[in-house]
Amino acid sequence: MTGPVRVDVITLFPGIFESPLRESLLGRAIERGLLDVRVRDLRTHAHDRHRTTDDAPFGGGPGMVMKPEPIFEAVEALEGDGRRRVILLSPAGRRLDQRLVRELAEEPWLVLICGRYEGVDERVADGLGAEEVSIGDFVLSGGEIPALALIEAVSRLIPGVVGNEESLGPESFSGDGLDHPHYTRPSEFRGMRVPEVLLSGDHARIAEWRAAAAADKTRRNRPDLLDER
Ligand code: 9WO
Repeated sequence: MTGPVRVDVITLFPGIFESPLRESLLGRAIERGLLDVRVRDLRTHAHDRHRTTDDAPFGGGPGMVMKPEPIFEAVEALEGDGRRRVILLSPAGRRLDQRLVRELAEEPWLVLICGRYEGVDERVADGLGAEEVSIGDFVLSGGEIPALALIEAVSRLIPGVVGNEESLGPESFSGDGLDHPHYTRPSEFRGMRVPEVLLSGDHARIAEWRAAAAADKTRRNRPDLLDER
């Protein structure tokens, strides 16, 4: 890959992105030029007197629907060329998992559309070729938080973003179930002791214990991860 991964975000609430993109790992990745996130205010592409971005649903019903024109215009106004993947954050989409994150981290350019109100006119998915992506089966007030989750997950896979001391995480969600439990000092806290084997210095036994504890926890908390394969 040459140059940073580019992400354009289209949103009615650009302010939501400010501190998450400034702080910590994401802030550093952007500062170091590994990641290029451009947050676009959808409102600038609404041209009527009230800068309207929503309207009542055809067919009736409660709430408002995001109009297609400002979203199409915002996507078409993006300067640059090359392969880009347009993604609409929606609970009706393909579930984001580490496999999709890896896929997206290979892309040079992502365009994330954040919906608000009750939903987004279906022609955004149809006409812009936007893929719907969900971060889980729950309803939020908009796609902004899911967009940030996606950006953070993808950025961790960009070479150089995650340092050595902050490891990429062992097999956690790389398809092998959950990570093993972690402990640090003190070795006894409020009567709870760290498993003796971890204090033993016997690295073979430690590795064995961790593998068993991870499998155990996966079976108890996320049996679905084991069924999947
Ligand atoms: C909401 C919805 C509910 C059932 C079936 C399809 C649906 N699509 C949407 C939708 O596009 N919602 C927009 C964004 C407008 C309302 C608030 N939005 C939203 C996105 N709520 N929750 C999400 C979301 C996105 C990704 N992963 C989890 C939740």
